[in-house]
Order: sequence, then structure tokens, then C-alpha cells
Amino acid sequence: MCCHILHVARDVLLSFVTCTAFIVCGMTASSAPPVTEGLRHEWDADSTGQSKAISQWISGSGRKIRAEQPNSDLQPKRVMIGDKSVLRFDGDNDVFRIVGLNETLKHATIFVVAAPHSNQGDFRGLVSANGKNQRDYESGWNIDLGPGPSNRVNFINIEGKGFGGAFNVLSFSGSQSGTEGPESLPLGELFAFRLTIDPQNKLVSTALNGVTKGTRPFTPSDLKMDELTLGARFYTNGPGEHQVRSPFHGDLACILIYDRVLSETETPQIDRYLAEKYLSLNPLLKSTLPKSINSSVPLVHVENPRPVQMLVPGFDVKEIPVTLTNVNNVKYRPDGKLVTLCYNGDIHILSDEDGDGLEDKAELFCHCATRLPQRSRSDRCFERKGVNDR
Ligand SMILES: [Ca+2]
Ligand SMILES: [Ca+2]
Repeated sequence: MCCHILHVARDVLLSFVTCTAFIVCGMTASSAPPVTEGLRHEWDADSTGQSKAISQWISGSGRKIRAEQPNSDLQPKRVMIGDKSVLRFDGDNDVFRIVGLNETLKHATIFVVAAPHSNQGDFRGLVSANGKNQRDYESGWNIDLGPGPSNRVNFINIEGKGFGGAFNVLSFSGSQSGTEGPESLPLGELFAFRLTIDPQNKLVSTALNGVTKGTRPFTPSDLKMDELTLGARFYTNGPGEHQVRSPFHGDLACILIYDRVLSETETPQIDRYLAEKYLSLNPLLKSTLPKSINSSVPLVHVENPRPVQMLVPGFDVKEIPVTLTNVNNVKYRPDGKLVTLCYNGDIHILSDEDGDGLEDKAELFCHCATRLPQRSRSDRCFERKGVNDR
């Protein structure tokens, strides 16, 4: 890669560098999912009551599992949307952990209804499962917003035992996966995401709002679900204890975990159920969102940007006809010569041959990359050549 050296004001060194807690109970019978066979977990925020911090979340499925969050600072807030509820996670530390489940999934169909409010990157987790003292992505499974920050939902990552490695189901090739429909969604809008783990077909498949998205191969495995994390991830990449990471910023409305692959007739039933119950809330949901989400204007690229824009006033930037590789530093010597230091350690002296005040010629002063040890090559060049005003 090359970059053009720019004329800058002298004697300036520039660097170029690339409370009260309430309980949310399960749904009433009348609003239960239309398919219940194999429904292990039914985390549903829908409930009546006031908007308060939530210390417990009880699964509406048969086992009535209770998720506890005694730390008030880590409790999400319940927000009423009409006669329905969502749980609002602050993206700082709000999370629910359920430990001691000691469950294993060989096949599964998982639904998540969520509305991210922001995505600062680093795999913001909607829900994940892990074996005790193990990483979620190696022992269980996880659904998150992927590695990079974004101002739209344009990355939904699914990983797990038997389908390892970050993978964006929204960018998968349509020709192979049947992907169609929008490739991104706005923040602050509820969507229903489906993950199907199918060992018989050795495939993991997904859908967003009922529309098929990316698929990936699956090596049939026992996916541990000793512990569940709602609204975050659970792992540590390096050494050390695994822990809650990547807290989700946004609303969680519902998480359904079936321990089987739903049939082609059952899946659309759940899609419709979630759409009618939750996606229909989107017009009302907007009024409950912070202005920063509702009225923010996304940054746009500047048309025909200059190669370098000085952000400090008082400088005039002009491109000069010299091309060098990966320049990290430039500085004028007291005698007026411009010295450049490249990333590979090479040093050039620049001169103004035609006297117009702009450097137009570069002479290699020291080719350091092949002559000097990596850590001290630039220092030695300056010493040997008498350049002492770095
Ligand atoms: Ca918090
Ligand atoms: Ca010149």
C-alpha cells in the first residue's frame, strides 16, 4: 500500500496511522405458543404490571424455571407496550443467568424476539447456553450481533458446538441458502429470529421474521445447556475463568427453546404467533425509545473526501508528487529538509527541486528493513547519519 506525502506546516510532527423488584411470570394459557411439544424454555416478557426493575424471570414452560438477578444494577427494566411487555437491557451489565440446568440438546429450534437499541460490537449477546465452566460457543450455542459496531442490525451471529466460528446469517449467499428479503433491519424494531439445529440433515438453519436466512453445516454434537445467559454471552477467549460478556442493549420480548426440530407446518405457526403478539408492537414501541434511537441521523460518507483532513484549524493541506510506502511520521529538520519514516523502518529525505515550496523528490536515506534489528533500526539510522532532531 502506498500513500502520498502531504505538505504540512513546519515543525509539526504528524503521525499517519492506518429499587423495587418485581417478578415477570410466564404467559397466560390464552397467549401460549401454539406448539408446546418439546418446549423446554419459554422466556416471555409479557405480563401485566408496572415498569420496574426485574429481579426474577420465570420460564412459562413446564419446569417453571426461575432466573434470578438479585443485583439491582444488573436488572433489566420491564416496559409496557400497550398491554404487552418487553424487558429493556441497558447494554452495560444487565443480564439473567440460569445455572444448574444440566440440560443437553441434540437438536433444537430456538426463537428470539428482540429489538437492539445499539450495537457497539464485540458480539452483543441475545441469548447463549454453555456447559459449566465452558465457553458458550464451544460447549453450547449463542446468538449475538457479531464482532463489529453498527447502526443497523446487519450481523446476526450463530455459533455453537458442531458449528464453530463467527458466521453472519444475514450475509450468506442467496444462491446457496435461499436467503431473501432485507439484509439489515433498523435499530429499535422488534424482530423474530429462528435458529434450527438439525443433526439429521447436519445443518443449522435460520430465519428472520419468517424469511429464510443463512445456513451452515452442523457436525452432530451434544450441545450443553448447563447454564443459560439471557441478554449477554458467557465465555473468555484466553486463559482465566469464563464470565458474562458482551451485554445486549435493547429489548428482549421472548425466547423459546424447543428440544426438537419443528416440522414445516409447526414453524410457520410459531412465526405467526410471534408476529401477531410482538412484531405488531413495533409502532407503539417507537414511542418508548430514547430520542437517540428514534431521531438519530446516521453518519454518511463525505462525497469526494480529501486524502487527508486536518481536524485542527490553521493548516493548509496540499498533496505533493511523492509516493512512499506506509509513512508513519514526517518532520522537518532545522535545515528545512523534510524527513519521513515509513512503517518498514525506511527513512527518506525530501527536497524541493523546482523551488515552488513543495517537496517533489524523495531520496532513500536509510533502507532499514534489511539492515537493522527490528526494535532499534530507526534509532540507529538516525545516529549513523547524524539526524538528531527526531
Ligand atoms: Ca445495569
Ligand atoms: Ca517543488
